[in-house]
Amino acid sequence: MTALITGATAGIGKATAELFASHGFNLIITGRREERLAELKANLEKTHKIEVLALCFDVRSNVFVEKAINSLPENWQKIDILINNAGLAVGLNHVQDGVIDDWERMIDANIKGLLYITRAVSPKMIEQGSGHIVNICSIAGKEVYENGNVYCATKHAVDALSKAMRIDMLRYGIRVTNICPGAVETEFSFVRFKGDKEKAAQPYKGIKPLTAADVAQAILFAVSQPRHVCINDLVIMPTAQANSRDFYRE
Ligand code: NDP
Ligand code: 8X3
Repeated sequence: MTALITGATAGIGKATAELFASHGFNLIITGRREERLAELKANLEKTHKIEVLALCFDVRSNVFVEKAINSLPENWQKIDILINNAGLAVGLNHVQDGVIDDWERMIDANIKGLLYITRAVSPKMIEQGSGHIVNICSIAGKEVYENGNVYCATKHAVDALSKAMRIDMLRYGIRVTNICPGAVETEFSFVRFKGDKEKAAQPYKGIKPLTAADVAQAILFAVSQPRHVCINDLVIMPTAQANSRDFYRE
């Protein structure tokens, strides 16, 4: 079995690569940071009896996405599982103070990037007669919160695309799973607060957040079901978080 994971250089994508490798999956790992991809490939191949293909590209460029997927070597053509994980939040402002470049980065990666990859990979799944697409959405795809406007909108789009893709893929037996985590401690907050470590730590103060490995376990659960079972939608939260606004902080 081969899984393609976008955004495998950090956080949820990296933890998923590590967990899937330990379960014997061959992996196509992608991201923009080439050194991290090379290091992860070396570590996974050394530790597990699997093969790893590292592809370095920005999901915001359809030209690079098509080039990467269309030039897959013969033995990597069959992709059983696509994990659309690459994404980010950047900036946290009221809409009237929004930074246009932040908006473009989120819309281009979280919505357009996910679509570009899916457009390139899904015809291969249809041709091979099987496949499973896992979209990493968020609690922000179910609810909105103050200052979250555009990030929440991108994740609501992912939620809608998961539902729409499930209908489009129905006749081909291709499963589509939407995974919606609450607060996960990764590089996410560091990116959202543009490198400000102190601000980045705030969301996790006084709570035990999810780890990237917790989310990876949920993804593995979804893809491990028998073929007639599809986990459509999975919301996974820290116990200390009830929804996108209410936390119990000690
Ligand atoms: P991280 O910042 O730790 O990881 C993000 C990953 O996405 C990195 O591997 C990064 O790779 C990749 N990425 C970002 N932009 C691009 C791009 N333009 N092209 C290619 N790869 C890109 O964050 P998380 O692991 O937390 O986030 C993963 C997903 O989970 C995201 O979609 C996020 O929205 C979602 N999520 C996160 C939650 C959280 O609380 N952390 C909760 C709910 C959902 P590189 O920089 O090397 O390109
Ligand atoms: C990340 C979780 O609540 O910061 O998607 O939007 S949240």
